[in-house]
Parts: sequence; structure tokens; C-alpha cells
Amino acid sequence: MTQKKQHSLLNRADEACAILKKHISQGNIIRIVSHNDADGLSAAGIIANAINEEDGKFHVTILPRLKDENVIQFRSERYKLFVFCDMGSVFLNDINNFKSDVIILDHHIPGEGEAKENVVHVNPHIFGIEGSKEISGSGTSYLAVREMNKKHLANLALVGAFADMQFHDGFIGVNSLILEEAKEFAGLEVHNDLKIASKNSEPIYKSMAYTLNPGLSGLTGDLEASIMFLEKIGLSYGVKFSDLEGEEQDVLKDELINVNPKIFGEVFTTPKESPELRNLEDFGSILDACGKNKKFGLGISLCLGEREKALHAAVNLQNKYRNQLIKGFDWVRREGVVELENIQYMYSEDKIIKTLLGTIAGVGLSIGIFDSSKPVIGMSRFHKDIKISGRTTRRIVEEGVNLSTALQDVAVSFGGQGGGHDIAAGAMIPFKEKDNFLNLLDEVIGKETK
Ligand SMILES: [Mn+2]
Repeated sequence: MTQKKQHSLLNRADEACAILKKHISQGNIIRIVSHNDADGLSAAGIIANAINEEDGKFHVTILPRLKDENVIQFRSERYKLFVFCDMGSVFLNDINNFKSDVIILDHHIPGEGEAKENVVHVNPHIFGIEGSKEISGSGTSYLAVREMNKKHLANLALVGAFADMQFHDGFIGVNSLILEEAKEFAGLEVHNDLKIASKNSEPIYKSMAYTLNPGLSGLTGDLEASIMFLEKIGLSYGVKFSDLEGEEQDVLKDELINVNPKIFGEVFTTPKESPELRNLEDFGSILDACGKNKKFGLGISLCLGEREKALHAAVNLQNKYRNQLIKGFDWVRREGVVELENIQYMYSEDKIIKTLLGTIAGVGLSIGIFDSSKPVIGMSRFHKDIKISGRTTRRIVEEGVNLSTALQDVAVSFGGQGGGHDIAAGAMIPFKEKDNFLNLLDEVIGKETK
């Protein structure tokens, strides 16, 4: 059954591949539209790479999310092929009205409706494959190019899978197929080691404090605590993990396993890559920093293989973002959250903190800053609207909570909109509905767990 589903998805992706090839060979400039997160950037990067390698031309636009007005705008543009990556499925009915060809490469839950003849709709959910766990937007995009002799791009597809948090003690479903191809065609190596961030490029205390997944209680987001931890076990905190003696590495390994056993496990590296990008999760976090700083071109350049100046600029953005995140964790540890019966929420109007709420919510749940029995809702004001970032845990999802549908339904009933994944979702609502939204969401989540 699983095989059959995968087979159907791969067939649909091959249809997309044929259309893409046709337009490249016709010399058409291909319009790529993708999402501004690491998965979206690597998805766009995969398509851009494939087109580039075939001497084709493309034009990329990266969006925080696809809105009605964007779709209307694109429809009026005179491109012969649009490729929507990591987005587009919910707009299928509007996209059906495009006069051009369209490829949708998405892994979010699609709306109703069938694709018209000019549209190839590639989405795992259509074939009964769980798009929040088994394949990312970049994975879906990879499937659409792999039959053009592009299996060496498989590592980028896993960068997106990691960034979308699809790795849990291993990859499953289509991701595991992509993993095998990455090992065979993209020089990817897998071995057991400490899964701390940037361990080939940053001093250990920073590596520890910057490690978000798996989180390290008492260390993640806290530079001082990380320094104290290392001093206590007699290790100098200022050197890189990769420069420690073997014995010292073992000491740290044992100590960190005591904090969180998941910190030791499979790491995925491309040894020939620059140290900062060698680890696929680090690559994702650098793309994430590009996205958050709206340096989309930089993110795409990295995916296209530019290094040196581009990499230097991207690492600077990552450092800036990490410093902000450390401040964000300081803020939430100081201020805490507001507890309702079935959810907890935090609210900020600070222009930096409000960009970090989704990450703080997710990581904070995993390292015990928040009560892990309730979803965390981050709220921030943008003019007349409130942006909502919701995060929950696997366990709460298993109890019946689906943040994507909950946020969407509640937002819609107050004139907003929302969506995402069961474990991580977002919404936008009018500011004046803040309290009504929270009360109804609290009720909806309460019902889902009963
Ligand atoms: Mn995605």
C-alpha cells in the first residue's frame, strides 16, 4: 500500500518533470514562487539548480505566504510556466484559471478541487502520504527534477526536511527514499555523533546554546549557563568541538547525554562542503537566517553553490539571528507565558521578539521553559492585525490536537486566516479579536483533547 502511494506520487512528480523539461528546452523563463523559510528556499534552490544546470532561465520570488493578491498578480504575468514550491495547493482553484502551465510542488494539506489540464499538482496528501512527516516542500520539489539526472540535489531536499522538523530518530516514507539517493548521488555521509549546532565552526559554548533541536534544558538559548556547564566539567569553552581531544569529546558527549539522550545520534554531513554547511541541519539554519532577514537571493545563491562572500554574508546573518534568539529566550524566561485552561500564550510588540515567537514556542516546549502539556501560542501585533504562531508537541497531537485546523477554523470565524501543520501552524487575525480568538481557541483545543 505504502509502495503504491509512493509510486503514484513519483508518477505525478515525473509529469511535472516532463513539463519543466519542455519549458526549459523551449527557452522560456521559468517563474519560481516559493516560501521564505529554509524548506521553501531549498525547494526553490533545487528547481533553480536543475534549470541552471540545463542552461535554462528562471526568475524567483520568495513570499512569507501566498495571498489572494499574489495569485491575482501572477496570473496577469506573461510567463509560460509557473512553479510554486512549498505553497500553492490551497489556491488550486485560482491557479486552475492561469493561462500558462503551472506546477505546484507543495506538502501542505490541499483544499478541495481537481487540477485542470494546464496544472500539475504534486502534493503527497493527494496520495494519502502525510506531508508533515514523510516529505517536505523541498523533497516534493526534488521529486520533480530527479528524473532529469538531478539526484545529486537530494541533500538539499533533506535540508528542507530537517528544517521542517521531519526528522524524528530517523526519516520515514519518501524522506527515507531521498536519504538513500543523497548517500548514493550527493556524497552524503551518516554517522553517530553529538548533534550540537555549528560544531565545526563555533566555540563549544555557543554550539550548545545555539542547539535548538534537540533542545538542551538549561543550556539552549543561554550562553552563560553553557559556559558554566563547561567550566564545571573542566573543558575550555572557547574552542570548537571539532578541535577538542578525543577524550574531551567523550566527556562532553557523556555529560550532554545526561541532559538529553537525543543529543547523541545520527548526523548527516557532506564532507566536501564548507565547515559551516557541512552538516545538513546547519545548512538549514543558515538558510533560515537568510529567510528571516529577507535575503532570499543570498539563500538561493548558497543553494546554487556560491560560497566565499555569499557564505560569509549568510553566516553573519545567522550570528545576528542567533544573538537575537538568545535575547528572546532571556525575555521569555523573565516574562513567562499567560496560562489559559488548555493553551498558554505569550504576546509581544517588540519588533525583534515578534519574529522569534514561533521558534521560542517550539523550542521552549521541548526544553521545559513552558508546561509541555499545552500548546504554546505566540502573538505579535502587526498594525491592525495579530500574527499567531502556534506550536505543540507530538504527544499532544497524538491526543487529538491539530493546530493547523484549530488555528484555521478559529481565525476564519474572526475574519482571519490560518493553517500549517498539526504540530506547528500560524494564523493572522484582526487585532481587535485578540481576546475572542484566545477564548475560542482555548475551547476548541479543550474539545480536541477530550
Ligand atoms: Mn515546508
